[in-house]
Amino acid sequence: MSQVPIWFERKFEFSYSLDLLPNLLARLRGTPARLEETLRGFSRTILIAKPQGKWSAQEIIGHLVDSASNNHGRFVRAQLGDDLFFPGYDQAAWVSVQQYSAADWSELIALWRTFNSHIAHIVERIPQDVATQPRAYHNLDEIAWKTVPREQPATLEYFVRDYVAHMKHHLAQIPK
Ligand code: NI
Repeated sequence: MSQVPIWFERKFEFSYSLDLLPNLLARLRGTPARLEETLRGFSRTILIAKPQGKWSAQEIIGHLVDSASNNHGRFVRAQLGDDLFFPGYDQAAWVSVQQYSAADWSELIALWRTFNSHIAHIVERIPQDVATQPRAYHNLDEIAWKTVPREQPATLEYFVRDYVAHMKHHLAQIPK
């Protein structure tokens, strides 16, 4: 059974306002910039180490690039239709196929940071009524990080918050 995050329980209680999203937007903009500085000094050995066979730091950032590229399209398409029904992607297979550990680290984190700057640019321009519009037709029971049952309506605002929470979750996995 899915975990229900706090903002899901509250999602119909607060009225949407960009004023309520400064932390989220700051996280989208600020976290990558700060982390980029921290990680630039890491040795290659640490960046590609796979603790207990799990993703390396480079693969985690690569996975976050995949998340950004998939959700970029979703956040745009959601504003052009009434549903939140999108193709998923096989996350482990995407990381494996792209061989992120062989990627240039500077380019990879620059890509991740810039991609999230653009997503922040998109998010702060989502009209209020579009962000909070209940969407009856969605597959957030499959593609969200913290899922929403198919029979309950979902909002784009929720989906954006879920994207950022997912990013935060993976950043915490990177040894610092
Ligand atoms: Ni993930």
